[in-house]
Amino acid sequence: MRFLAGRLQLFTIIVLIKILVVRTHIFSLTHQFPAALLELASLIVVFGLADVLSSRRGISKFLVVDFLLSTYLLSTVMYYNHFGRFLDYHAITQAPLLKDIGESVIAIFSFSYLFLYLDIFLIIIFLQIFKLPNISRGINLRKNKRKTLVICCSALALILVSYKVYQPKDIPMVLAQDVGILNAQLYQAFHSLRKEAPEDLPLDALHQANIERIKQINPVSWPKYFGAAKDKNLILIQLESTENFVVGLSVNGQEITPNLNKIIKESLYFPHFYAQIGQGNTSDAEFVTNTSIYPRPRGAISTGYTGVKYPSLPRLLQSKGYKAVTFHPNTATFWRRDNLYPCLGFDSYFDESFYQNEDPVGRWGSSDEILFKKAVPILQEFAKQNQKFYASLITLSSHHPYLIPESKKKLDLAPDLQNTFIGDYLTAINYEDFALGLFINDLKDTGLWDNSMIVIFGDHFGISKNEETDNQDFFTSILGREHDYLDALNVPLVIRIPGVKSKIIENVGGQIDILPTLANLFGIYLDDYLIFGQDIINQDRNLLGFRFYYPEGTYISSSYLYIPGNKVGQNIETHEAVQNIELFLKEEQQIKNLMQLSDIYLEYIKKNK
Ligand code: GP9
Ligand code: MN
Repeated sequence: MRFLAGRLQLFTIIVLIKILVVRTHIFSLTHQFPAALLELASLIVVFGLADVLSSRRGISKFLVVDFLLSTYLLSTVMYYNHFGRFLDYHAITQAPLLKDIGESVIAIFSFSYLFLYLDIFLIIIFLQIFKLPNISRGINLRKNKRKTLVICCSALALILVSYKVYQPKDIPMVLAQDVGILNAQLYQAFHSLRKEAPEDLPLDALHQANIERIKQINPVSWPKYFGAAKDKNLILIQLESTENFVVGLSVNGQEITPNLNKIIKESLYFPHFYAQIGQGNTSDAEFVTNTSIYPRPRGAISTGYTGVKYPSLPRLLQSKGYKAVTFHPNTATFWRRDNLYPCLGFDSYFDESFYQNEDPVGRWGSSDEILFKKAVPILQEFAKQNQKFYASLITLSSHHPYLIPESKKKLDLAPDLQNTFIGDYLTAINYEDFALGLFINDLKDTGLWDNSMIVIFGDHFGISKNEETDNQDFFTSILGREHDYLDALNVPLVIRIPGVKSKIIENVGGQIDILPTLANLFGIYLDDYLIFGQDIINQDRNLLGFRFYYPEGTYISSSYLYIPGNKVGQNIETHEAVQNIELFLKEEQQIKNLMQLSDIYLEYIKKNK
């Protein structure tokens, strides 16, 4: 091969080595061949096309492609280390949000990642020292390009054939593992052109009884706690990145969440409660809890559907004379909440324009202290007018990368936790809890406490995959075992109802269950609602689905977690392996059916807006 084509080969091999290094980091070693061949094929296509399409004769076009691919690999590694998930096509489409989470991106960056650019750096230095001869002289460039094009087409054909042979699974990690991390993008981009839900909706299936049949639950005739919070106000507090392991935890002799622990002593507390967000993180948690509908398999729900009217908790309570408002100090355009909130039926929302960035924490917006403090007069005003209300408050200060200003730090950490990720996380949660404590005092001082049901729950995980691995010693010391997927899903749920005695309820539940659980407490029948969750006080059997961050079909039943592709389940109490693959496969199909029904319902709502 002439020198020009040799350069093409050289770059293909260099980037292939980088891909193989990344693959060994992300996937199990047993899955490297023949995927490596498909990785090679994809690189031949990319570098080949760059060669054929560019009229430049030098090496610069290959350097540019190498740089772009290295940046893609860097993003893949960083995303995996944080989310434990492959950076697939759908996640890439959310890249515009990166400008708002710069702090988090910097926090998870490591200089060792620059290894991915080492070759480019060395080649540029080499070129500065040794000038390359003009190698194109005497070469029939046109003929050479034709040859390259033929090789490119053959590589592309191999990739396309592999799709047919492998019948790739729609699980991003498995897809990328089997067909290659570049090919997976192509595959997903192609498939995302297909409609998300069938054109002709099987609407007959949209019945509550059908949902109950899939979940194998029966309606409860005489539900306990029915109407226990009748006509009370509802104050719903969604805690940012707050996992359940912090509840009751002490470090260095101090409780991390003293105020939450205190309120639990006079509340219903659900230790087996799980976050069910999709790609829309916080905003998906808001959607799921307010609708009892699953988030979409990909994409934030808030950005997907405009101008629709979801049957929702705000609308349910409005039908009983309530006003519904929601508070969050960031701009409502983030996650397009400005679109989501009217769809959910909130009468009004209070965002950055209300909080005016007063006392900011990080770049996100006002501190949790201000979030709560500025909400109180508005709630008091409702009370003054004898207006029942539903107020939702979404905390923010404990957002990754968990950097709380020195002046707000309350936790006195032992030296080994100071300036560590875990130390920062616990400090941020402790500050959030401090702000919650002040809010509870305000509610008591204003008399709102006596007339309100308080619901507190976590929005999603706070410990990423990488941080989980890096801090196993800490977790072993507090949990007696490693922090795992179950811990990442497990968030607290606390329901405090005036006059109702405290109780720990062991039933399994998820965010999708909040609406029906609260409806029962308010004594409101959900006859006109289609709900995918259930009243977790009264149902002791559950089937909860998880999407986007987990392969489709991942579920938690009443006693175990199952992730498709695994041969074993995991007991939610002991975290030990559970064997029963036949049952798991059956239930995997059931949860897929349930979530498909939820997707169909979303399409139905959208069409009938
Ligand atoms: C911003 C905040 C984002 O408004 O809610 O939280 P996230 O979705 O990144 O957890
Ligand atoms: Mn969040």
